[in-house]
Amino acid sequence: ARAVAVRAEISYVMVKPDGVQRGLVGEIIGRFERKGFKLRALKLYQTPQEVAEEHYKDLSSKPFYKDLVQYILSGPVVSMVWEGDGVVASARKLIGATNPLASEPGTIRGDFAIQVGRNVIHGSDSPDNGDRETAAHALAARRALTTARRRALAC
Ligand code: RTP
Repeated sequence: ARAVAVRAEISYVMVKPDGVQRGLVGEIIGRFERKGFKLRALKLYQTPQEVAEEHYKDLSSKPFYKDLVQYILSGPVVSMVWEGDGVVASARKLIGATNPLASEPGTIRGDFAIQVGRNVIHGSDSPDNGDRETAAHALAARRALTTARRRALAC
């Protein structure tokens, strides 16, 4: 029988600026690793404004949209691509409900957050969005090493 190429499922997961600033990156990566998913890519960078606006464009009519974009721009994020069967739905379970006060203990938001506007982490809500978000952030991630080097050379 001929082998059939099966498309791998990926989730785009982002530790938001509060998670990076609070030193939660290692804890978060550990949870995904222990669950058994495969880390395919990882990068720390400052999100460009247009990428943040594009990422949350479905929420652009919401009253909290401006604050949300500002929050994402408030410091570096850690972008990751995790792969595995069912990773999108499973990542959402590991992450917990949008509002951290409604997230179960044992989830990332349930254990580490209180405010919806500072909820530590993002995870794609569908495999198609996993692909779309990874593409949208890829360019910014690629630029990060160059930016770090320029900064180092400038001082
Ligand atoms: P995310 O996209 O960040 O993984 O979050 P989510 O699917 O759990 O929630 P979504 O409804 O897509 O909202 C995206 C992010 O917007 C912020 N938010 N603030 N102030 C508010 O009432 C409010 N509601 C949502 C949160 O940071 C949420 O993660």
